Amino acid sequence: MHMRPTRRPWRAASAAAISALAVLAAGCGSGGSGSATADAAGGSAGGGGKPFIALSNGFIGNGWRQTMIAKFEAAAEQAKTDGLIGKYKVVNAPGENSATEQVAQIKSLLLQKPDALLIDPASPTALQPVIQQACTAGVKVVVFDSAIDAPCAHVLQNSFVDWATYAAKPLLEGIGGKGSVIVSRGVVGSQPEAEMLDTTKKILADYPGVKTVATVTGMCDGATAQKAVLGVLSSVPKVDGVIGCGDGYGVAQAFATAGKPVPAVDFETNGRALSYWRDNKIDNGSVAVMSDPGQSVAALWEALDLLGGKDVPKQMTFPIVLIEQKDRDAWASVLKPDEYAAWPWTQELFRQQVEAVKTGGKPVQPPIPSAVG
Ligand code: LTH
Repeated sequence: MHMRPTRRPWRAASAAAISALAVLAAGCGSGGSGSATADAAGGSAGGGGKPFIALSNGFIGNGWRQTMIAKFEAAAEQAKTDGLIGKYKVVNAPGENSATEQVAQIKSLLLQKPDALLIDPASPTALQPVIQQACTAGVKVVVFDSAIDAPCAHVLQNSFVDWATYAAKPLLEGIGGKGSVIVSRGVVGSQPEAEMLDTTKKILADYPGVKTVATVTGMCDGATAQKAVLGVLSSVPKVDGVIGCGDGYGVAQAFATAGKPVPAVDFETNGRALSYWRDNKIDNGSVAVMSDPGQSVAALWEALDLLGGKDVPKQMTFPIVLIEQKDRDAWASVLKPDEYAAWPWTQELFRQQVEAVKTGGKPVQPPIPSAVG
């Protein structure tokens, strides 16, 4: 398991990050399946020798993905201002995590000749040929947020075993190791979801006193999980917990709508859910844990180091975002309602974490953001 975060002052999310988030949120509401494209002109592909960085995202239908894109855009914009890159482009696949759409979009991106391609993939297998095509064309490929069957790509991800374990164990302990639970699955089809479901099932097997009374698909999205859970509430007995994928605020609304007591849940790591957790003084095993949407920024630094000829391990694991009760209010005070907690990866912190991966040292733990500069 990863080390707990240490608190140090950090400047709140930049105005650029917030405005990018607002633009994306407007274009792709939480739970929606539309696409959004942001193309930053300025510099040029290869212009002045500055690299063109492209990002392909296989799913934009939840707030985690929207924060992930907003953080990337803010960092890429800054990197452009700092003269580190010439141009960047983001393409989000429409629909419910469609690998077919994403492959088509990557093919189109490759025609624009990026120097590096960052990918949050819809599938661990279906993108293999197009990734190979990119590598063969000399494009540096960094896949993040997922394992992938593509030997030529570099992979940066979080531990989904850690995430699923923190999502299940405190909740199961909190309900006394017995009772009924609903499992709310994440982005079905993606590698993280498959690994998390597998881990959840293994953990549940250690709790024979806990019965899984329903399994729904929440897509790591509160609004989607709310509808899915509401749909089964009339047909299940009393529910003690919902093991989810960062969807607990939405799940809680489903129980409230049905006039049933709110069980232990796994909250979104966003401002709305953390404030709800705090304001309702919930202390029943509920936690907030998700992977880090800031890993898109780490992937940007990785691409730049690869383009600069640096030695970067092919596979790297970066820390998840685990928000325990003691840190909850610090996070809640700096996050907008729809903004998800993200580690603020600077190029320096990224390189420190690369060294930690290389040497097997303690993972780097970036600071929790602070509202005070
Ligand atoms: O698919 C998702 O949106 C999930 O939140 C994961 O990708 C995050 O690791």
